[in-house]
Amino acid sequence: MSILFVSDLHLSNERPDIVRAFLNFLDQRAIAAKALYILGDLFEAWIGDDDTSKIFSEVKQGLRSLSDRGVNIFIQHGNRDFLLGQRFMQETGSTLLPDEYLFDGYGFSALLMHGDSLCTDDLDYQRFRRKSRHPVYKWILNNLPLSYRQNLASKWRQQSADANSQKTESIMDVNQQAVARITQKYEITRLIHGHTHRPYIHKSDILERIVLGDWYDMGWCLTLTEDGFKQDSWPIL
Ligand SMILES: [Mn+2]
Repeated sequence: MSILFVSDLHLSNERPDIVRAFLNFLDQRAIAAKALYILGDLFEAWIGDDDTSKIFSEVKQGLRSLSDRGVNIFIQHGNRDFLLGQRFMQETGSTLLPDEYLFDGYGFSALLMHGDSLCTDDLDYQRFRRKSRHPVYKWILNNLPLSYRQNLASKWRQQSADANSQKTESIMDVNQQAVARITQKYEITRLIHGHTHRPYIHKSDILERIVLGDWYDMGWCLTLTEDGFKQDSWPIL
C-alpha cells in the first residue's frame, strides 16, 4: 500500500487534457493507494460549491468513486480554491484539512501545507490572502450570485497573471525565514508543500522540504511507502 500526495493540478475548462489525466490518475493509480492527499489548488478557480459546470461534476464523480472504493481523500485549500467547502467534501467523500496539518504515516511524519503562506516576500499577495481567508469575507462571497462570483474569479486570475509577470523569481519562491519559523513552531524535520511549481527535495541538516510539482505538461505525484518518499512525473498527453 502507499499514500499519495499531489497539488497544483489547476483543473479548469481550458485544459481538458489535465482533467483527463487526473481522472486517469484516480482510476489507475490512486485506486491502489490507502490515501490521497491533495495539498491545494486542485482547481484553477473555485468560486463556490454550487458551481455545477461539467468538468467540476466529472472531477467530483471521480473523487466520489475513489472514496467509495475505500481510498481516504484529504484536501487542503490552495490560494485558488480556498472556497472549497463542506458541501464539496460531502459530495466527494473527502475530508478538508486545516491549512497546516501534521501528517503521520508508515513511521514518517511531515507538516503538510499548500505553501502560499511561506511566500512572505510577495506582500501584495499576502494582503489579498489575509483578506480573502477572513470568515466574513468568505461568507459574503459565498452569498453573492454565482455569475457575479464567476466574473470575479476571472478578474482575479487576470490580475494575478498580470501581477506575477512583473514579479521576480525570488519573490514568488518561499521565504527561508518563513520556513524556519514554521519548522520551529511545529518542531518538524520534514515539510511537504506545493504552490511554487518548483518540484524538488531540499535537504538540510535540520529539515527535509519536499516541493510538489504542478500539473501542466507533466503530471506529478509524491508516493510514500514503508521505504520512504519518492516523487515521479509523467507526460500529460
Ligand atoms: Mn498555489
